[in-house]
Amino acid sequence: MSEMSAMNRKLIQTLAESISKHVEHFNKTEVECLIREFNVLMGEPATPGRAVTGLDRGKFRSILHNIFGMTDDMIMDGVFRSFDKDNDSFVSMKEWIEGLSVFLRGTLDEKIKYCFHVYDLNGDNYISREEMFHMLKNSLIRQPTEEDPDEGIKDLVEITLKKMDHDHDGRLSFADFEMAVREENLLLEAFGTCLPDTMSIEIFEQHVFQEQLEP
Ligand SMILES: [Ca+2]
Ligand SMILES: [Ca+2]
Repeated sequence: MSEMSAMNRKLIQTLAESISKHVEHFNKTEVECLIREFNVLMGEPATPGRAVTGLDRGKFRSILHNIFGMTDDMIMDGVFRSFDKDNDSFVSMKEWIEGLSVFLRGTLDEKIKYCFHVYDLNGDNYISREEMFHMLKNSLIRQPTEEDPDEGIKDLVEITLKKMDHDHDGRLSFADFEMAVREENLLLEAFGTCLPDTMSIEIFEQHVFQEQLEP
């Protein structure tokens, strides 16, 4: 092993040590693998000591699309916002690992918070009628025979509100959303798929955690 890669290795281990103390669901070795994968995705040599901003929106979206099969732009933007906790338009290494801990292995509680954040498009802590309309319109396959497809979506918004808007103020607060999902878990992704399916989680984890550990 060259001196340079030995140094990188040490740096990555130190970084993994400190990140794994604050992140749920991944052990230190897994965090180390996720750091390596992050560096690969960044398309730069693995030099964690160097200041790197992170994955920009375009790069992040292509990961969601290519690895996790997501296609809905509005939802992918929401996932980006949810990962980019400090709102600087980049997903840093730490944000990447923290985000993935919920995305891949989150508890129901963590996923409820995550999905609510994805669906709250303008970040005002409510999912409004308009936001529901846009997301449902985006995620439903349009029937070419329907005269006014918007009418059907408006009806669907009202049905959804009736089911989920517990305090009847015409929008969904986090408390409304949480209560509804707890009662009926299928409502977690009511406004569009924003979590990966079991198969793509398995493929991703195998690629990141197993292949990389092979000598
Ligand atoms: Ca950020
Ligand atoms: Ca909102």
